Amino acid sequence: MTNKLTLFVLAASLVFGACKSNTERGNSPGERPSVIKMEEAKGQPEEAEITAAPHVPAPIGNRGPKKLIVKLLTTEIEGEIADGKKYTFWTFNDIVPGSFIRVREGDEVEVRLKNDASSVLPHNIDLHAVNGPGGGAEATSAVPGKEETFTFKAMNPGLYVYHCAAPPVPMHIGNGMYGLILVEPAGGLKPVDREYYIMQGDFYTKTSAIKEGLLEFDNDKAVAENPDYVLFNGKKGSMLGTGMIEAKVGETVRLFVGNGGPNLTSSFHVIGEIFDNVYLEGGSSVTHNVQTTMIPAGGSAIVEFTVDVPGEYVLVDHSLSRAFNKGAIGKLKVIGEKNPKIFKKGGF
Ligand SMILES: [Cu+2]
Repeated sequence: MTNKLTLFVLAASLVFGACKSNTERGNSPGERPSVIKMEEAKGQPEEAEITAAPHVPAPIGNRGPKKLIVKLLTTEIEGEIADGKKYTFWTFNDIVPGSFIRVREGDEVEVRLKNDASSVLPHNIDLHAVNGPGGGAEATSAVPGKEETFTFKAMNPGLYVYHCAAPPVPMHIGNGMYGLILVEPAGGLKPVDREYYIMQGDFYTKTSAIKEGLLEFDNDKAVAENPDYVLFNGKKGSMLGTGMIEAKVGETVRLFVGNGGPNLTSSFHVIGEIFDNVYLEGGSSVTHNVQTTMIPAGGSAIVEFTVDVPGEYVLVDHSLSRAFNKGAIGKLKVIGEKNPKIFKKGGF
């Protein structure tokens, strides 16, 4: 009798729970915010489109869950950290930040992580979009020349950081091993005119003992959290001059902003603009009319704003010594007609 009663209560609670979760999208504390995640991905696996910053793949739109393959190559390469300054970066796909990955909630994602044969160390990937041990880190730990694979179901919509989690982790991240993965909600994000990918990182450098003219990771500076460079998209000035991102007057701009760290929290701000919408910490809560949004190390934000008048808008970490002395500065160039009702020099 007791067993029957227990079963009945259990069955009733399951049915009730299922009905409830099918009609609500998680407004109650303690409830998981989505039911879409249990939809089955259909069809043959396809290779996901991935892009280098500041570009992002095409929007997901209104489609069902798919099976996607994401291919990443970890490398240890020399690159320019600033004009004329070489640094040994560790990367996903030879770029810092790593490729932008864009999927839909409910998608099943096979991550193929190959560690280039020229690497000295093992690398792996921990995606914050994953529900599972280490975000995939143990499953993908790859020695030089090997490929490791794991598969996950993207259950929670949001903008997530991924990074290498091989020891010493601060060094792997400090050398540039991070990127963003966007999990779009079912139905997709609202279309906008422009989307860009920006990722901040702090870099700690010293002169290489091995090669003249080369900079490498300085562990003491990292432990002291005293970087030489704080950068958008892996190079000082990467978003200035010909690297400026662009929009036209009247367009809505969406920035996918991440912070790889390894240490600093970003106070992300666009001088001369107000964020109409901020997806706080890259999650599902949207707030409005924000001047500066905090982006923790290993975190993100999606910001949206409409540009009303032409000009060059300066993107900064508003901890301003980082912007003006260490490189955390970029520009959005807006072209189009002036609108004196919104902004003009001089009085009435
Ligand atoms: Cu690594």
